[in-house]
Amino acid sequence: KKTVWNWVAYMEEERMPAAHVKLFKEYQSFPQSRNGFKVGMKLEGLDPAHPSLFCVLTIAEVQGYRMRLHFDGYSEYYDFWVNADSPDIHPVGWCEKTGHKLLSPKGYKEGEFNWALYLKNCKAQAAPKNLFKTFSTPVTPSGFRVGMKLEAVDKKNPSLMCVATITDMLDNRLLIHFDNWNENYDYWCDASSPYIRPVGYCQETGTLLTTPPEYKDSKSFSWEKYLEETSSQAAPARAFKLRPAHGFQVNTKLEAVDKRNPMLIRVATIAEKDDHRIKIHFDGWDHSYDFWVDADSPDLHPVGWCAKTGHALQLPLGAADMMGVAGQ
Ligand code: MLY
Repeated sequence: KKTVWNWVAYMEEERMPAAHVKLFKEYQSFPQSRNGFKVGMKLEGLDPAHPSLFCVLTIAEVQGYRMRLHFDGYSEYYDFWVNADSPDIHPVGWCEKTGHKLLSPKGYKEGEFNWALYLKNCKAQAAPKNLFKTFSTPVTPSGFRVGMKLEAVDKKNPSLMCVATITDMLDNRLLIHFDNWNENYDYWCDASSPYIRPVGYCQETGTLLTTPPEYKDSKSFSWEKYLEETSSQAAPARAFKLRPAHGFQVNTKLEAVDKRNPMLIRVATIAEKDDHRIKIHFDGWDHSYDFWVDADSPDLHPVGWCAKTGHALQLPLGAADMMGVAGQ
């Protein structure tokens, strides 16, 4: 028995409109092409838990325009989901070409790993290059350079503005690292991110700046001295292009990945908003499951995205009894 979800009837019943398609970024909206990746193909990609690390990955599952990626040699526990146009995945050989370190599959010593041999031994196929999203390199330089310092929000401790460094750059994106902390707090963002600010922002705005751990007394911290001590430069203020607030409205509907079980996409409502984030509520679920997400997250999609891309959509609890679902 097949059930058909009727978004239009449901939104009428709920008296709430869809979040307008034009509010979504291109990569959140309806894709132009099909997902050509197939189970078993191998590739290189970022470890979402350690975004400074590129790893050997295998496609473990494909669903619509999304896929589950597995770290070769590691437990399935670490598997994660990405969209087919994710900027975080690259064809075999990309690390070598771009001078990035590739973490070998478990069991291979560093420097011992060779893709050609590995693919042969595994009898596996490298994911064809044409399946990956390509980015045109910017014509105008951004002003940011690897090694430059700035002030950045620690996204794992979002109340902290901290001393940080750009440690990598890729197609308009910056890798933010927190000085003298390990890489677990690193993240990628672009020049328009609300999470990064030029040196001096905290002082100007009377915000507390979290200084590197060796500065026990943060009052003894001076950017001028610190830049000199670390022989580094501040990222120029003109390079920061803070994006305007998003246009999403409260009480509009969308489709959102369930962060507790990222294989699932659910019927959702925007419950709250601030300038750069929205609070996701899953229809039919208790509000205690609501959570905040960046408005530009690749895990948010317009109404109809799942149907269009061939992905399952988790319906509101009890939806089978509601109008909007017809048994066939
Ligand atoms: N309570 C946390 C805070 C870590 C903050 C790290 N940031 C500044 C990069 C801890 O000590 O682990």
